[in-house]
Amino acid sequence: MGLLTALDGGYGDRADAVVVDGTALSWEQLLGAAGAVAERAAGAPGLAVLARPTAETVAAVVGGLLAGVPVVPLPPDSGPVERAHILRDSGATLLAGNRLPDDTEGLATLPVSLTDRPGSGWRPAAEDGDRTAFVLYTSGTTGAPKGALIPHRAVAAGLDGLADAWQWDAGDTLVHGLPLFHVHGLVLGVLGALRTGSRLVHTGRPTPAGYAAARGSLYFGVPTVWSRIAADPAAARALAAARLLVSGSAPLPVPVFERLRELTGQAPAERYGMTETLITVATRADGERRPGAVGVPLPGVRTRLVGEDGQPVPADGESVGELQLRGPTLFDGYLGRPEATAAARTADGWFRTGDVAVVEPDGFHRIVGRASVDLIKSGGYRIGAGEVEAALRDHPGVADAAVVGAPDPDLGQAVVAYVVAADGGGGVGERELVDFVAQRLSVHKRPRRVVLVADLPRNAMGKVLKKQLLDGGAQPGA
Ligand code: MCA
Ligand code: AMP
Repeated sequence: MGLLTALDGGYGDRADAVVVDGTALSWEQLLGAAGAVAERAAGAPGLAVLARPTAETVAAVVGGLLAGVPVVPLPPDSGPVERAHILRDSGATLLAGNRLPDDTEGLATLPVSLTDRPGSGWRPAAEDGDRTAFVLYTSGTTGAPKGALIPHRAVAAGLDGLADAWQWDAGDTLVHGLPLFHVHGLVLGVLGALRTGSRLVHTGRPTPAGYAAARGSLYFGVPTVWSRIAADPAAARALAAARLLVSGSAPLPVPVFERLRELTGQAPAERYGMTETLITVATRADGERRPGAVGVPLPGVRTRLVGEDGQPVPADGESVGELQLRGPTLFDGYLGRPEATAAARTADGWFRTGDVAVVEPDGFHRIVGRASVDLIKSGGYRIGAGEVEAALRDHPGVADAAVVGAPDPDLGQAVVAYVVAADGGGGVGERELVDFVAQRLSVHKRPRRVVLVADLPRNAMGKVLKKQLLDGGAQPGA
């Protein structure tokens, strides 16, 4: 099939072409297992995949793509509230893998076995770039996550752009241990290898020891992973033979960049993207690696900066503006949410990233912040403050809650919840609230800290003053 070139046989094969947490598959085996999924998934409106870091997950995702069925990755640590939302909203009728523990009415299970093969008459669906490859659920500032519709053509354009920027090809071994339900770990980290013909080693978890043992040429990580590697000199030194260390999903702190350069002998390459746009700006393998900068637009991508007054902002290395984009890697909109889809673009058709950036005169981009305090990046995960606040308010001991991203040396930002206890709910404990969120939403969305306060600071319009909370301006609770 055209999107995943390695499965067409054009790069030969090897017994360990794809290794996920110790399970090795050749491309031929992967095509067989995925073909068996595709044969049974054909025609379904959506294939949900409980995206544990396993070879079965890779086979299920590839199966969905081969069938031309939208793949809906489910975070494996998601609780019933988040899972039910994703399943209902996406309209998926099939779940690859085992039945979920909770009530999943209307969802048939499609078992995945690495030794299954499709019937001899099976063929992949005809290629169609406009077809939805993925519905990726991603948080906004308020409400439940929205399903971003990612077409096949965007995946192909995004991966080809990165292959060009990173001279990424069949001679590479890609190593990472990122989750398989987001763009970084799944689209770049799995499909990128299958499109370029590079070997893939997924380490199960993104631990320094796992990265060091894998001996790859190309490594992907979020800044939290790189900062843990930088704090483990033996693991970092083991990466010295690699060709390219890539960081993305959140800002890479300059001290981590410098420490990695010291320990590995090479500076990491940073790149920038979003679920809705895939990767749009990247440091090139043959270009300068500039600390604090994410590189230059990928082929076909155009960027501009726009001020709060709607006027263009010059690329002078100093002026800040909202980063807006056009190009072939953009999504097709949010499933079933025409208003949110329309709001994501300007009247003249540019995608509004919500990120605030500076562009140097030589075209290097720096991301300097986000327009909204309500989108938090913690460990590279995008977490909407509103979704966590709503979950907390569902707890009977909580009268009100405000969630912020507090600076954190390991996670970049840590989710911190300021909670006003309900009358008589004075006994509500931090542990209980953390677990309540972890079990309803996803474990990674749980507050790392809960602060009980008597009141939330608000402005005259009743809006919570989150900057004041971050500065420590809330009254302690009774
Ligand atoms: C802890 N655990 C709990 C609880 N607390 N379980 C239940 N209830 C609780 N209250 C368990 C977890 O289940 C897990 O268990 C273990 O504790 C560790 O979890 P955690 O503390 O969350 O791990 P961490 O060390 O904080 O994780 C750091 C991480 C992770 C590994 C860097 O944040 C990560 O994988 N980040 C990657 C995010 C990413 O890929 N983003 C890309 C988005 P157990 O051990 O049993 O599992 S795509 C994107 O941004 C764009 C496109 C881009 O530019 O790339
Ligand atoms: P997500 O939708 O989870 O992919 O999150 C996208 C957001 O991650 C972007 O809007 C940025 O705020 C942030 N992001 C991704 N890569 C970088 C980077 N290299 N530097 C700074 N922020 C980044």
